[in-house]
Amino acid sequence: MRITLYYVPSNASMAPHLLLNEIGCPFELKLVDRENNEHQSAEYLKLNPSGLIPVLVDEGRPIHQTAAILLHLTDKFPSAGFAPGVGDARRPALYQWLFYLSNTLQPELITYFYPHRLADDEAMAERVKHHAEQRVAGMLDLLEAHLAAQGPFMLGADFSITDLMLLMLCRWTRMHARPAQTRPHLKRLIETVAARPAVVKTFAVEKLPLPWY
Ligand SMILES: N[C@@H](CCC(=O)N[C@@H](CS)C(=O)NCC(=O)O)C(=O)O
Repeated sequence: MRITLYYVPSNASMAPHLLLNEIGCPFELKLVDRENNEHQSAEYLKLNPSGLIPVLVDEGRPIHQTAAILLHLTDKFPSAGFAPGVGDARRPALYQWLFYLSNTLQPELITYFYPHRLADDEAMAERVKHHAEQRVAGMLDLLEAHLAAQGPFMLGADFSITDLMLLMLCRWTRMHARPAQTRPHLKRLIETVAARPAVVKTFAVEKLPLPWY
């Protein structure tokens, strides 16, 4: 079995990195030199034509998009138990929340981090960043209400890949006026997930401080 994750500490590669350590399968990590634009190199673009982090190469087959990588790994290692299987009554909720996180919360956070891409000058970039943060706050409130009603994890009693994805995205809010952990149910989820040995190991490998909250 040959699995390689191309990663940059703190980037979207963190969720697949967390999952690989949770599963405990052998895998190789390749650090992408973002500072020197390695993710825009011809070699990298062959693996991930979007030129973004991450990409996972499984037995020579590249797959990009963080949430797709998470789903692929749970399909490949179903007995690891990080996602309800096809046909399971909890499977629709898995899709719903994973897509919500990846196509709603994550892009808004990307806007927050790169506001200049949507602005003509610094002042406009500041406004874009401010609006993105406001929108993220509303999304975190929605997630908090969901956890209050149906937690403690995103799929209720069962820990899953949605919680790993959520942990990564919550960390990305650490500079916000109201970061994720200011909400009690999100705080409890973050604390619970951050204490898992695989998570502690991943943060150590990525050389990131824990706790950050
Ligand atoms: N939808 C993509 C988004 C990935 C993404 O935006 N990655 C960021 C790092 S967190 C990146 O590569 N940024 C480099 C750039 O935009 O040039 C995914 O989920 O894989």
